Amino acid sequence: MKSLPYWCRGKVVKGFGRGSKQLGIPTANLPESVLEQLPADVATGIYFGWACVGSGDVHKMVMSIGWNPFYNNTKKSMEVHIIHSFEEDFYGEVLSIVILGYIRVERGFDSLDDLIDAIHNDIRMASSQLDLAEYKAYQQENFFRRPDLKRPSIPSA
Ligand code: ADP
Ligand code: RBF
Ligand code: MG
Repeated sequence: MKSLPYWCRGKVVKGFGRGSKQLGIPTANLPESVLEQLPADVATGIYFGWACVGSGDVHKMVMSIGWNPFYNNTKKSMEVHIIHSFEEDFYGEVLSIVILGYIRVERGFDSLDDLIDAIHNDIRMASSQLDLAEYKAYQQENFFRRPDLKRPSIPSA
């Protein structure tokens, strides 16, 4: 995929409200405007990369781009599960991400438990990939340090 790494950001919107959170896998949904900008060669499927809420820390993430066949959705979505425990929800905040690699195609499952197992596998896969120097480097990128968001100033080296 020639468009990877792909950088984007958008305000977190309400998703389908299926209670992914109750399953322990909340997904922050990106708005339509971000979805529309995606280059054509970024296929639907499951990806890994880095994500940051507002001007907070940069965390590992897994995401799904697509139609959620398990739920027979008719609407395409981009949903990011950040591999970190947050104290509070962050609807309306700016989520910045870099998509680095493809994990697998989206698919249907016989049960919700099978979907959850697959996502846990994705999380393990993403986590080990992102520890590789090749991918870890992106965590430090300036893209995640927006000058227009308030943050503690970092003394210049
Ligand atoms: P929705 O259907 O509205 O997307 P979810 O059950 O998927 O609802 O929950 C998503 C929301 O949970 C996010 O918009 C965010 O505010 C919050 N959230 C808390 N922790 C995380 C996390 N680790 N990754 C993604 N979203 C999280
Ligand atoms: N939905 C599917 O229908 N099929 C999938 O293969 C699938 N894989 C996912 C992988 C990841 C890493 C994430 C974050 C979501 C995935 N989803 C998939 C979307 C899932 O249906 C959605 O987040 C639900 O709302 C979870 O309960
Ligand atoms: Mg969601």
